[in-house]
Amino acid sequence: MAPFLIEQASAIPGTTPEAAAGVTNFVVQPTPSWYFVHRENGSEEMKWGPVGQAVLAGGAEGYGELTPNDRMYIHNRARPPRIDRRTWRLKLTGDALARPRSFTYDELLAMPHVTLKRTIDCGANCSAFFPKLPPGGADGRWLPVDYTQWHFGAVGAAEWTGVRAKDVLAAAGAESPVDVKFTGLDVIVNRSFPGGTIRYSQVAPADKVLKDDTLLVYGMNGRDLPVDHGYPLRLLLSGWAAVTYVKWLGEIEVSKHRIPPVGLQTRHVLVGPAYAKPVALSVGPVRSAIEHDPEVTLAPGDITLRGRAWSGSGAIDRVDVSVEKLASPGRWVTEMPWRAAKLLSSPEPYMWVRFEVPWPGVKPGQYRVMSRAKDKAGNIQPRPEDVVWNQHGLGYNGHHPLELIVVPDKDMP
Ligand SMILES: Nc1nc2c(c(=O)[nH]1)N[C@H]1C(S)=C(S)[C@@H](COP(=O)(O)O)O[C@H]1N2
Ligand SMILES: [Mo]
Repeated sequence: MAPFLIEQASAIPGTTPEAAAGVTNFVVQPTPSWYFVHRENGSEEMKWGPVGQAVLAGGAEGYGELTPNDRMYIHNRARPPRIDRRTWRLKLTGDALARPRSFTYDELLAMPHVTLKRTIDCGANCSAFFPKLPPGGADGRWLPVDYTQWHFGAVGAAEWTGVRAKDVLAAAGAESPVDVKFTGLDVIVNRSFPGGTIRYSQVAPADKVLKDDTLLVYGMNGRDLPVDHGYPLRLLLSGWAAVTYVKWLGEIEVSKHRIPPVGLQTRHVLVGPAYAKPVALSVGPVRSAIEHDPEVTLAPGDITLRGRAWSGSGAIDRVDVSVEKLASPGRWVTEMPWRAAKLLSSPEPYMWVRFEVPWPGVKPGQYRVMSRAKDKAGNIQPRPEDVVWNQHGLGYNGHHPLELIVVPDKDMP
């Protein structure tokens, strides 16, 4: 057994997903409003303000490069199933397996384990910044952008521990697999599917699944995976949008053939007037955020703007920051032109990097701050007006402005 794991399963009553039936809250853990914005049932966004070392409470609320488990954003489509890991099994099925079998939790724990630092970023993060309808106007075919209206905070980073998916597939005798389908044990109500409920699943090509950094994760920051984050086991596909990281894994189907996507995966596609055909969402875009809560005021003087940048294509290359000031109602003028931010550590692949930029001598006023990251693959955050609209609000990564208000101390309560 990995040495750091603490016992928690025995405290969880019930053994089946059905034990969750009738429970209305899709999130199990406390999500205090000073750390989270409640967007809808099961959607708890991380507030960026408290992340900043300098902004709130003299830095007491800030955290380092890893998001503490109790402050990670949560995106659950249903109540997490209550799982007893003594009776839980991971089933390996499919025609590419010479030895289909099940794994117990302890069998997985006994296999060689790997720990990786990875950003986890919802594919629909920033979706609130899309125009509701295509910029060219509605032509009757498109509905307002749906799903959770996330701002910048459906993201975090952790140290994930688990087994390599390829080791688990090999232990079941995988031979020339083509597609692999991961299915969770949560039961999601969705009346547009037959029967009114679906399971959460994700199909991924075998070449991605067999990579060394595709993990079946049981540990998060040195602790058992919390219930809301997929206990006892979840998928991690390095660099891919977190919408693909199936939680509460119950079954893995390994096929010699292409497996058509089912359930919600059929909706996790880019569709819209600019797309000739649906494009599946996989690799996460390059994004960045400023560690500030727009509800909180700042004092005038020398301000250090801090933030984080990350990309599903690898490591970050550079980040630039600019500031505009509200000159008169509706008119924003450049206050600080794009300026290179200092990266606070050497950027690692698929891991966010912290950055900061000095903003000296700030006078009272209404401002907006923009951060623009570029990754080593050359992807850069586009201007907000250049982001390609899609129906489901996926992949928004424009350098959307964050509004910030500076007031003199004498005006503070
Ligand atoms: N089984 C299951 N897996 C799931 C989901 C879910 O609802 N059910 N939500 C997905 C989405 S959309 C995201 S963004 C991530 C969120 O992971 P987190 O709650 O650990 O941050 O889990 C993904 N995996
Ligand atoms: Mo998500």
